Amino acid sequence: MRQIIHLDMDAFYAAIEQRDHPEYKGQPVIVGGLPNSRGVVSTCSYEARVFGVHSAMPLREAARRCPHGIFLPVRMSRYQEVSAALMKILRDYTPLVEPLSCDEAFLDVTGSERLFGPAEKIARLIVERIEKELGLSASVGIAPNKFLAKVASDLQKPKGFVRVKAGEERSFLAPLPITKLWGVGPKTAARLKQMGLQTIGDLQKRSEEELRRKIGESGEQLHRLALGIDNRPVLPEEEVKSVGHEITLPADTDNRDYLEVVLLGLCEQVARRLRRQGLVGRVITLKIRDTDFQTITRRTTLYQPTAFEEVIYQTAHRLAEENQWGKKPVRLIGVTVSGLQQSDTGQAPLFIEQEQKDLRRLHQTLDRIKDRFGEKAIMRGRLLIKK
Ligand code: TTP
Ligand code: MG
Repeated sequence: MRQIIHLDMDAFYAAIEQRDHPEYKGQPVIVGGLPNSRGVVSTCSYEARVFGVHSAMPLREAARRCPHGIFLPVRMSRYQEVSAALMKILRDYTPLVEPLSCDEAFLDVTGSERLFGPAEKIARLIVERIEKELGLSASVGIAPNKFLAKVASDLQKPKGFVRVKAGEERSFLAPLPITKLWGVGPKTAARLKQMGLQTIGDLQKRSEEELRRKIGESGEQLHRLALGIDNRPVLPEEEVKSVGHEITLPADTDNRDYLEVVLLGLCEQVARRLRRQGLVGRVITLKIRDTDFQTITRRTTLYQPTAFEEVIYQTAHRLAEENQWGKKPVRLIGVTVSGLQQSDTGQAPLFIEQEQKDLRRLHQTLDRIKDRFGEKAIMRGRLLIKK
């Protein structure tokens, strides 16, 4: 039986600010920028969440909900330092550490139990060290697989400590809403609701055959997840840490159409480099520098790693829109994909729908043609029209 720990830091950026500035302890800290600036909340302390503030909310809205909040700029390099220290602690207990983002990781501690004791004890040791050495708190889930561990770590945040024992998978999941299932977005959720399904328990009672019939190929995966079955291995991070590309525009511009074309082009290049190296990535980061040299970086973590420009573009574009890009003329745009892993490890991605299979075939063909005839041989209709 495998023993997987999922660890996620509590209110990561905000907690670091509170630690670095003890006078902010117990206060509603909102990280992202000044209350009246454009842009969105990166995260906020639990004291601020009481007022309905959350990640990705426009700062102005956060200021309306929490006027007495302490608004702070993002100090990315500081958070990255702490993140590196965190991952170093985790690697003391197993080499099998798979970071999902700067503040969360999976650990496979199956082989570590002889050295350090049972998984639960290892988790306690880690949480204690994080508190002592980093002055921060974390939530953990311990379970026989990744999916259950991730759900578990989120259940009792902050300072959560939830263990799912073998044999308890189904009863643990049954009362939870179907949106907790990995990969169930708003669309699938709506379809499942139409079928009268609210909780994972409701889903457990339906047959795999029925789910497959009603929601397609991913029905099978959903059925497995609902029963708490997930065989994906914990994959330590690849040597290549990220694949990214940025471009300084020939002239600063606020032309949205033009910016979208540039962004799409960047995503295509990044996606192609990923595919060439046999990698897929889960964390998409967008960087925008405006004409006044103000730079924002925003990132988001996908449920499922990708090497498809459609997914990368969609995500980067959403981040850009959330940050009202183009309000001031843009000088530079960058896109980076990190949280990389090998795409051919035999690990079946959670939701391979026919669509994705077709896409993959299309990309392989396009890449082959580009390799033979050069970059310009095939261009997206969009790029072609705008040029
Ligand atoms: P999360 O783990 O999602 O959030 P959190 O650690 O702040 O709070 P929680 O206790 O709920 O885990 O993300 C980790 C960090 O990533 C977060 O501190 C800030 C950053 N982040 C963004 O910059 N933008 C976002 O939209 C999100 C969700 C996170
Ligand atoms: Mg967190």
